[in-house]
Amino acid sequence: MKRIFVTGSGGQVGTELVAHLRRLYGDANVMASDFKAQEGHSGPFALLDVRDRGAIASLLDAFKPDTVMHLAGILSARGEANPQQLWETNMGGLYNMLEVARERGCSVFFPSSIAAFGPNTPADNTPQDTIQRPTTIYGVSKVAGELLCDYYHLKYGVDARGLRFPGLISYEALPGGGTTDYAVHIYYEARARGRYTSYIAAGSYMDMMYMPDALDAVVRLMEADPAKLRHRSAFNISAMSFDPEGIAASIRKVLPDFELDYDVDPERQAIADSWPNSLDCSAAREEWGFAPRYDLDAMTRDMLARVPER
Ligand code: AKB
Repeated sequence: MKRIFVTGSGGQVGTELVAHLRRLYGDANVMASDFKAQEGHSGPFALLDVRDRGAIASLLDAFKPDTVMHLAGILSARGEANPQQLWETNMGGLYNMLEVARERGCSVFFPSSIAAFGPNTPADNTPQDTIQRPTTIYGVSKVAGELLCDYYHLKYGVDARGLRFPGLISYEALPGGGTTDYAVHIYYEARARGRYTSYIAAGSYMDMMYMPDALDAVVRLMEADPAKLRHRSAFNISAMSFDPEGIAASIRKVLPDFELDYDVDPERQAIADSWPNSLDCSAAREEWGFAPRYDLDAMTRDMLARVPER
């Protein structure tokens, strides 16, 4: 990678990925784009609605990237409120991006998710290759996106690669409209009020990862030798799996008086129940050296140290 175009730069991942890529590849070599205006960029930025293929093409023709990282999209819980809008944005946007990338010979990064699995997927140590029958529109768009990326590689030779992100925890930008968001909010509330009311029930385990490990994973995958990649567009990755009680116990090691109670949201709980408890990430380790550094307690110490600055 030398010149990279990023969509969804104002989101939870985009905010940090753009800054990370600019540190590695130079400010001028990373162009950010989002459908909302953003201030304070140290490199090029453009307003972009990813449903507008002509606008994507014009920006790529002007910037001439070798790689596009297509992060723009709506998350799981928000998607259930308006499935039609999710499909137009997530699938329409990905299709547009793959077409424009195909015509210009760009590599593509696609963020899939643990949402690409469903209730009849093996929930524990979920294999890399397994049953994928998700029950959310977000999950359906992720499975379709994985397959579309594979198709563009097979049919047209597009170098499309992707990761199945677990819940991502970070302190620079808040997530919005996801099911795993509780695992971010809990740190803010622990610092602000010493307590948190969880919309996810005790005993609901989901895969999670700290943002620095996610950023490292994106770069490692995109820089990996293509000859070693058998699972191009949808690698399982995860650094930890916990339920609300587990993250609360970790917070109490720093803030012993922290209190957790529950007001379970049936919609987000149903989504969480349909996702795996813990993923098998051996393909990512073997094919491109996936190696997360943060476990739950290391992440908790860092989050609780940094959240007060926000
Ligand atoms: C969500 O909760 O929707 C996302 C995801 C796991 O893809 N964080």
